[in-house]
Amino acid sequence: MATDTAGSVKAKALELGFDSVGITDLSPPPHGDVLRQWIADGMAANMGYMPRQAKRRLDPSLIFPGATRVVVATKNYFLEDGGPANGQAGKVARYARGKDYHHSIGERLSELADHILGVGDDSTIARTYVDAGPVPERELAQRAGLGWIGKNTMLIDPKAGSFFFIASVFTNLDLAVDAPFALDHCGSCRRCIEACPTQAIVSERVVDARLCISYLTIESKEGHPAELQSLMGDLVFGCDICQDVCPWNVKFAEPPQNQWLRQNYGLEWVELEQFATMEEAAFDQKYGTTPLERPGLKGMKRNVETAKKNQRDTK
Ligand code: B12
Ligand code: SF4
Ligand code: SF4
Repeated sequence: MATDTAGSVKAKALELGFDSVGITDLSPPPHGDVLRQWIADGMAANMGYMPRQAKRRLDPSLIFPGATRVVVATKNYFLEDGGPANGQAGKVARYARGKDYHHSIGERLSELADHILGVGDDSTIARTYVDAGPVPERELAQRAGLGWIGKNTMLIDPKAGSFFFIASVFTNLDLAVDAPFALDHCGSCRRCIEACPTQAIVSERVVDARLCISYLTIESKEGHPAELQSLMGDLVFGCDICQDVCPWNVKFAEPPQNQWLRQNYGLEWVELEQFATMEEAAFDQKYGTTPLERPGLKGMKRNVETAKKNQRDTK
């Protein structure tokens, strides 16, 4: 019975437009020590939620009390880069070039949760998470068989690369679990480590957020450290460099077949000069429903200043 039910849940996830799906239990992830050390070394920078959530990340059975299984699904967000910069624009990472993904993925995850509740009985529970909450998403995805964790710390699917989101539904439905993804296909490759402009991949599978352009442009509330500014180029929101160079993306990354994640996907380059005089109301109207909302107008003005300085310096 558990296997058939798991099959129906997986079929539903794929029907909803997720690209891959697997199931695992909620026992502690095997690399908890890596998280503990990362926090102890200060690599979480000012992301206070990481130490706050650590206990639940280290013991996922605490995340949604009563749950015994997690259905982990991925959603491809890859799209080809368009033309080059015109010298007056800043680049936005691929995952953020349209409407905020939390909503569109959340809607479909809720449908998956409803399906789980429908095949269960009155005692069945289900709760959804996508990039919010104390879920060790990559560890659970690896254990659910969806890929391996590369030296750039990304979960990599050998058939699709790493340009995808990870989403999950926690439940107490007795679903058959999948085998963990056993292999590590990085081999002797070190391209991501060598390509990172700020040397933020401080050792294999460890990213120091204090050095990572993604952290500096999205999560940080402070000014950019002087010694890193010139290394940040024209990146004004996030960074894809350690994924762009990965041979698994070079070979296998393809745009998704269905387009539901791609609402208003026009944000590859943002015009820099507009931010000089932009006020909150205008920012909200233009970017309020996009991921750029996270750093907000203040954070984007800071990012744009660094990009403008770098563009001036390269002229
Ligand atoms: C904090 C965070 C960040 C921070 C820190 C990144 C980091 N590497 O830790 C910052 C702001 C820098 C960041 C950047 C980005 N992020 Co982010 N981020 C997160 C978040 C919220 C937590 C990650 C975390 O736990 N970090 C702590 C460190 C210690 O954990 P970790 O790197 O994942 O390492 C674990 C495993 O690798 C494992 N491990 C270590 N060694 C080994 C060895 C083996 C063999 C195995 C199996 C496991 C293993 O142990 C660690 C502890 O559990 C997750 C969402 C979530 N809820 O989990 C998204 C998440 C990881 N981010 C995501 C994305 C898309 C990005 C960016 C690409 C965005 C961008 N374009 O700018 C970049 C990529 C940068 C990079 N190379 O990691 C996706 C990744 C999807 C994927 N395919 O892997 C996630 C899962 C969000 C989502 N739901 O889709 N992020
Ligand atoms: S996202 Fe950019 S800055 Fe961060 S580790 Fe990857 S290449 Fe380095
Ligand atoms: S670039 Fe090479 S080392 Fe880095 S994640 Fe990809 S395969 Fe692994």
